[in-house]
Amino acid sequence: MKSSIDDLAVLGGSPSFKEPLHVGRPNLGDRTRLLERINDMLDRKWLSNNGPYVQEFEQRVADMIGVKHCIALCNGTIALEIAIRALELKGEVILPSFTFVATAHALQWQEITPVFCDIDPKTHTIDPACIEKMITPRTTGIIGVNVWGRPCNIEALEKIAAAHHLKLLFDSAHGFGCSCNGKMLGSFGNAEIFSFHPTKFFNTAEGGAIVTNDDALARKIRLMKNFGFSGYVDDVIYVGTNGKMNEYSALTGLTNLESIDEFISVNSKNHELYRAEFANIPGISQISYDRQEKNNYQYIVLEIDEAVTGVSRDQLVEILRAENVLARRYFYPGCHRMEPYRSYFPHAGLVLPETDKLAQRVLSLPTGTAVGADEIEEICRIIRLSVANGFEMKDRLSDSFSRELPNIGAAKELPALLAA
Ligand code: T4K
Repeated sequence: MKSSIDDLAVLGGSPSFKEPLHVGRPNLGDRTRLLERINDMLDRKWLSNNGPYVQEFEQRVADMIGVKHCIALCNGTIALEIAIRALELKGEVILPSFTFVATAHALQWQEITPVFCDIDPKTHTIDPACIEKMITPRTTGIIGVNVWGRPCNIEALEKIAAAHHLKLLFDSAHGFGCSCNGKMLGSFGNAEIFSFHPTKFFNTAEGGAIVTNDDALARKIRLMKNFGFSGYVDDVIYVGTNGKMNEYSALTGLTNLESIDEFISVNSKNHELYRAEFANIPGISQISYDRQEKNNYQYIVLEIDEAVTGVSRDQLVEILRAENVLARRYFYPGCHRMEPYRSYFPHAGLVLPETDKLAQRVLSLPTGTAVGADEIEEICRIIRLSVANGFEMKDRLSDSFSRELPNIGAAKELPALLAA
């Protein structure tokens, strides 16, 4: 057991864990049931193109969310791209910069300008008060991101969208199984998207979905995700792409859905274990979930106040990684400081003070069915020891990560990268 900072692996001690502990280990359902379904699919020789497992999966998800339409897709990014196109967004769309870059890329990919908006530091989601200031005659929509599965201020967003005749899309990549005012995420705005990537609380290996109550929109999305085919192979009535979910993914999803209550219960327990440990560590706060709502508790997110802890967020990441705890800095450094956005919008940082602050404070820890009480106790011991000696650690460590946010402004390496 580590009792002094010299025991820490980063200062020469041996690592606490032999195998790496990841943020985003997939939660897996019953393997026997999965293999039965794979055999069934192989016997049937129907592997994709709106197969029976995809249809069953879509129905199960729609029922669970309480929404009219679920269109299963090959991943969350394609779900965003198709939803954006189906909603006919163009010109400018307002979204938070504090999100996974796919939210911004899905717009830029279609030559729509992402307009980055600041966040509310308490919720980590888009700040409605900032949205109004960013609306221009070119604005056609808002994308709210339900970061960590915690809903945006949906009511405020709905009011702004209605007042300015804007479309409202929610990126609920993190939000499967979560609710807002008792209603499941997935049923708000014009449409919502989910990601079913392995790092998400519920996965279909790769996968995603668009959910909506709008019949016409759902029809359009179904055409778009299948090359615009209206039924028979030679009957193309719309421009489309290939966004289909395959049968392997759908049957994985169906199997994992059967264990969803267990995944939530494990995550919830882990969340409480971490909370009890961090309650008394000054300078560290763990984000909480509203226990009145449904949550998937998938993200153990800490905010590090370096002025109190001494040791910085990035140093803590370095300390943990040396112990084989692969903590993450989601969503560092914010989309506006990534290419191509930092070249396109060199002044974006001026209007995103809260995003910049948060991107330097957040640290995400492992949870899910791959992590148990013993691991959590040890992870917390490492953090407690580091913070108790935070100012000494700060001096003794050399940062392997850059401690400054990357500069905004044209990146010199971009043209070379593209030419390569
Ligand atoms: N919107 C939001 C808000 C999102 O967060 C995302 C995705 C999207 C949209 C787009 O949805 P998708 O198109 O991805 O469906 C990950 C994921 O690739 C991405 O899905 C996710 N958000 C994003 C936040 O994180 P990385 O680069 O962190 O993944 P990676 O490969 O480093 O994996 C993370 C950890 O998970 C690793 O340490 C190992 C573990 N892992 C990963 C995989 C894939 C496993 O144990 N098994 C696995 O199969 O991007």
